[in-house]
Amino acid sequence: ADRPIARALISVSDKAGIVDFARDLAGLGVALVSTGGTYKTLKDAGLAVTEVADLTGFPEMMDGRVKTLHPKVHGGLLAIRGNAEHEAAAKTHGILPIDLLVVNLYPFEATIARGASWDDTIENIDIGGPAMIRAASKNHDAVTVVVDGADYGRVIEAMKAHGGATTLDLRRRLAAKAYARTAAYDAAISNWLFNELDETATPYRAFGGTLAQGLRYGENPHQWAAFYKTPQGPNARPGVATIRQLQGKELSYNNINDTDAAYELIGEFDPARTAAVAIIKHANPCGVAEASTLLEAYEKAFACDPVSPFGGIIALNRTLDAEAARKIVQILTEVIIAPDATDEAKAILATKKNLRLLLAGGLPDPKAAGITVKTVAGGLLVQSRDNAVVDDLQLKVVTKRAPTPQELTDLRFAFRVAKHVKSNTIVYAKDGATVGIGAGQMSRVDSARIAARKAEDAAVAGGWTIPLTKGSVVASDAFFPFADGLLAAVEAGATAVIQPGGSMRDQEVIDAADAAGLAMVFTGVRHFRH
Ligand code: 93A
Repeated sequence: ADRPIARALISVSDKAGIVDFARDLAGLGVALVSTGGTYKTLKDAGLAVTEVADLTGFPEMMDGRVKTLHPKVHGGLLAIRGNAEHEAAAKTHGILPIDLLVVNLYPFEATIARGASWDDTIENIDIGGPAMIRAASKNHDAVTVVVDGADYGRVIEAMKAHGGATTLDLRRRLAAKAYARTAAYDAAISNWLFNELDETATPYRAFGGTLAQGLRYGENPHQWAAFYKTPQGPNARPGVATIRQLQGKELSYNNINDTDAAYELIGEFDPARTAAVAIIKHANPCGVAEASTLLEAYEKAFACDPVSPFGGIIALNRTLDAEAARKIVQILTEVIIAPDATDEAKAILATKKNLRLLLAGGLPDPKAAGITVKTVAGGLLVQSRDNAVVDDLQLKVVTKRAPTPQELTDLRFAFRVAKHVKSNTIVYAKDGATVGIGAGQMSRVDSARIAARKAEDAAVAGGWTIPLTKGSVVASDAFFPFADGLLAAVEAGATAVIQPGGSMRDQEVIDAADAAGLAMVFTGVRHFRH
């Protein structure tokens, strides 16, 4: 049966709400025991409280590293109530039952977030707290464990409704939450260490996250979804500290997924060198361009495919200005993400109530190490982030003709974009803008043809006599296994090619390029993306 809570051990780093909670507990007849700092807080608030050192008969020592690690604490948490042997042992050793444990841990995550020193970070690894949480949670049959201030009210309500006891159902829920907390805590510690060591692949990489936001639904309305934050965790995106949403409805699962793709892509464009805009649909770009202004870049990106951007996601690599904002609001856009926005741009966007404006305060660093995770049957697929950047690659000219400087600039641009398009990827580009994107096809030839056909559609929409693929360059995310994909690009009007190379039939592909007068470079690096 559920016994009334007689004794609570309270040990919290974050003291918010603790005085009120403890007062409510005291009001319900609960005896309070606390560690040094918490003891002082409660005492100062006029509550009757015992110091844990008085309970254990041991002083807190070694800078507080050892304060609750004592059989009188752990025996009190772990003893099985009603078990004759356990109760006899408790009696022999003067161990009093602890029925409620209230702990929040040393703020390890906040410590690394503020860039603390190594020693400071180490000191903020809580040992006694997780040990108690895990002990209390194991014994949830009798013990209530609270690790989150948001649960204080819930516990008091339950006690009031059940004669000072909690229900088994609540204790089980709280135990599940408590183990999730210690798991996430240890994951944060482990990830911090691995990151410091620059080690990404290990047999025991931990994946912890804390719920940042419940989402209305997942990719489809019949799927539930939530967004979990991983502080310094597997998906930390160096360079983007905190993303603020300024206006608009709550982000959906697809919004977050697409926005992430958009922002990762736009992070490839150094704002000191160029202004760049990417328009994303279904996690693929339908137009990307760079120019001297964001407005010009947006117009060039839009021209690549004037149909798909409706309801899209727009990422910009510089502070969003009024000129670009005025143009962007002319069609329906779901999300805009940028490092920042001018007040004038914000005012223009404010007229569109549903439009979400996200200000990231920075750009993701495309060269940063990291890992990506994907669920598969029976586990997780983990890999290091694709942080290869075309600027760092040795481009090898393999054709008789070398690319012109203009072609080379566009080839680099196209390959930079191709990295962020789902495979098989073909990207045509010209003058710093995509002019045809083929994404996610099972055959590379199909991607080449689809991209060319989209360019023809764009030409019709734009009222141009010839599609912009004529005289463009083309990037392929992986090698051409046969000459047919390359020939499709030749047919579309490409004059230069960038691709990883490495096919058994490279020579056949090079010969076809030479025969068509194309310039082709190999990167030696592949950019599959699935
Ligand atoms: O340094 S510890 O790992 N050693 C312990 O024995 C211990 N017991 C509780 N940290 C320990 N705690 C933590 O102290 C709790 O998890 C809580 O975060 C904090 C509360 O300390 P105070 O009450 O002195 O502010």
